[in-house]
Amino acid sequence: MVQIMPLNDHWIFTKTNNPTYVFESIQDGQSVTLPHSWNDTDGQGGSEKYFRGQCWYQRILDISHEDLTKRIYLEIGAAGNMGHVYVNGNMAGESRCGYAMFRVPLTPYLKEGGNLITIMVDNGYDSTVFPLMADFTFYGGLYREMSLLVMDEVHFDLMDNGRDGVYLTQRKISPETFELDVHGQIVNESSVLKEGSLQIQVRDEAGKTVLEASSELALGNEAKFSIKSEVANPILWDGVDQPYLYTVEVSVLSEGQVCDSRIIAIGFRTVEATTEQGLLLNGKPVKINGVCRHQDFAGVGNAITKTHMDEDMALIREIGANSLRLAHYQHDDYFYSLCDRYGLLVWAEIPFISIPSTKDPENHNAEEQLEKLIKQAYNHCSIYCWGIQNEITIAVETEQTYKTIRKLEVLAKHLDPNRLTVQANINGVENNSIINSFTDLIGYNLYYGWYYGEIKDLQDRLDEFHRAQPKIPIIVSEYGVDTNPKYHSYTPQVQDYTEEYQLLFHQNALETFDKRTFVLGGYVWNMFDFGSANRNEGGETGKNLKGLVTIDRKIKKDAFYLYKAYWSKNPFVHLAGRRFVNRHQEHNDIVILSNLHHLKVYLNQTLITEINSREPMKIVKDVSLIAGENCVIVEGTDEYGVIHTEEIVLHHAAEIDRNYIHVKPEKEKNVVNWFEKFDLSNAETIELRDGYFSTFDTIEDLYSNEEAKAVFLKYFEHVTNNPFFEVTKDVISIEKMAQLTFYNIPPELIPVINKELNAIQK
Ligand code: GCB
Repeated sequence: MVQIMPLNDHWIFTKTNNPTYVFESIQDGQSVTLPHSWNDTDGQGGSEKYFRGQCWYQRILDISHEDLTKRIYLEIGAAGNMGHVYVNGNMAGESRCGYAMFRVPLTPYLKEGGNLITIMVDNGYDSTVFPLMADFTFYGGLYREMSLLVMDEVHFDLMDNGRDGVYLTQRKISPETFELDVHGQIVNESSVLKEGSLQIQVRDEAGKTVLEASSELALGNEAKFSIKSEVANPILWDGVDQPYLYTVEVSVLSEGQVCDSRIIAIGFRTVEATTEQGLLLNGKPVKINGVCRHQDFAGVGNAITKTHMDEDMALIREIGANSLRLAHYQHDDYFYSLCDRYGLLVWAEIPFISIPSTKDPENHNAEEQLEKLIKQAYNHCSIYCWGIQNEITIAVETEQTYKTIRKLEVLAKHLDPNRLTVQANINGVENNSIINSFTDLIGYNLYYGWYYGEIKDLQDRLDEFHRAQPKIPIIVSEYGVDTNPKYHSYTPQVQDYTEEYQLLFHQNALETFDKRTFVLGGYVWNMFDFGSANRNEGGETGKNLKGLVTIDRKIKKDAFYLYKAYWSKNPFVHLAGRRFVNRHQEHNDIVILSNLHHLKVYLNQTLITEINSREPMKIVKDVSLIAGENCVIVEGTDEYGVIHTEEIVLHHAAEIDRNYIHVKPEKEKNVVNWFEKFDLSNAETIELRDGYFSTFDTIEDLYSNEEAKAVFLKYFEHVTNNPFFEVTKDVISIEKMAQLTFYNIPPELIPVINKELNAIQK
């Protein structure tokens, strides 16, 4: 029978990159317990650069004489981003999928007594391993749990890239009945053919057996199995309202003994996507009230524990979200289990993000990561779609990229014909682009009113998309604004990083989605601030600040309560602006976020108004404050007559409090106006000649000619140290750079550059 033993403690870790550790003890190491990441601080702004490279972990594993009669595997939750496993000096296994679990068979290399296990983990740049470039920290480390699996000779196939070695497929076959197909493969590691059987037992939440089935098996080296049964009238897994789970116990028996078994949760449900009614869960329309989540946390990087994950789930449930985009890679299996348990519909995805491989045109690693994601997360009923790319056309859009996206879609359907496929496009992808025909669903990451355009442009873009693609269901796969809760304003504006701007932005998005059935819903970017080591913005280093909650999960920004007011059924009241204490204006709007409809508002113990409104955001206009302290209290009464109250103190001061204003560092200001030194006054479009350089060539091509390189550097020397530029220069052109707000290239500059480049022969 299988034994699973945690192997998280007694590891020695070092950043000294010394290949002799494959067979020699680490001398200069420190003792660590998994999960562990070496970027716990520098990956979140703790220093200017974060450490990327090869580090080493080592441990002694004691093996008894009896253990040697078993089959022993190492199960590594993840190695970020690549890992090599050595046992007593022998290479035993590797991973190039930094977000997936992997297993290594140890038995061939083990001896009785102490065994040296060494794992080299590498988070350096590899042009064939995704992600190559993204707006988040590529934390290095053995950042998930590790276990030792001690197996009988006969066991489920642990090495098929899957998690359980057993797959549960459910399909509705009549109005009352689901088909349950339990399938997979058993491996017999002895050289003897054995007789055996497979048994399944399905139990409801009360533990009552609702189905039993079995089949006889001849256990050769490998034996495939599939037991199809019918489950009549199951209680449905119906999202957050009723996440009902059955359990399936699957056992393999040989010679009267259970050799291996799994207990897997399953929820019976159907999911369809339509443009007429939106997403249908069990035939009923459900608007996607979603948030995105990255997996890291302040102070630990991505080396999070179950306690961190429980805390995240509690906050996600508190706002009343019904769906999650678990971006931009495979998350811990435990987190998908939490989603099963609490009924959240999940968009799961791989890090085929930003740019395709610069060295492997086939992008094999994306396929590898997709296969692992699908096989390892297959049994989670919460997952409704597989995401196969995110903004992959940011720097270059070619036939080759299309080919890969199509290939990934075919692979997803092959591995799992019963789930939907989806992509998250950058806004620049044309509504009628061929990309939009590649997957069942289309997502767009839309940052109108932050990186470009105005808040209200969101509506128009979605309507235009629908006119162009009336048959394609669309999801707003990301939208959000960086917000530092210490900044405040009476007149919130784009890029001011205030809590007030975040409220405006999200209020508009919520109204926009609610009014449009063809929009399946949206995913806030992001539920939590997250580590993005190369960022330095909005008064913080190393973090993306678009969260509704700060990276330490300590501050719920006002926008958190806006969502709660829209989505949650748990009665509450919240007064926005509690951190905007010092008010230099006498007249102030009091903003209340609440899902209650009858409210009373008091200022300095005097009732100033009663509100009867179903709006989630209620505003009491022009409340005049007295000099000094003012106490504002809101009281809301729920349907049971229970009173919910909140209080804030506002200080009316004569002077504006400058701490509330984000002042951009001088350096940034210069970067913003970098083009002013060039004369753009008489820029005219020129007819481009073939055989000469132009803004359509990649930077790599420009660099191949000294003259063309000099022209490029004349205009863009200031970006060449940027990590984003570094990674994209092989594939990006000046034309494409001009589409990215990041480079801030005025359109008039393009013909000016072309005049110079097009004079240089190739
Ligand atoms: C995006 C990316 C995401 C970034 C986000 C942002 O479109 O998909 O990874 O973090 O924008 O905040 O810029």
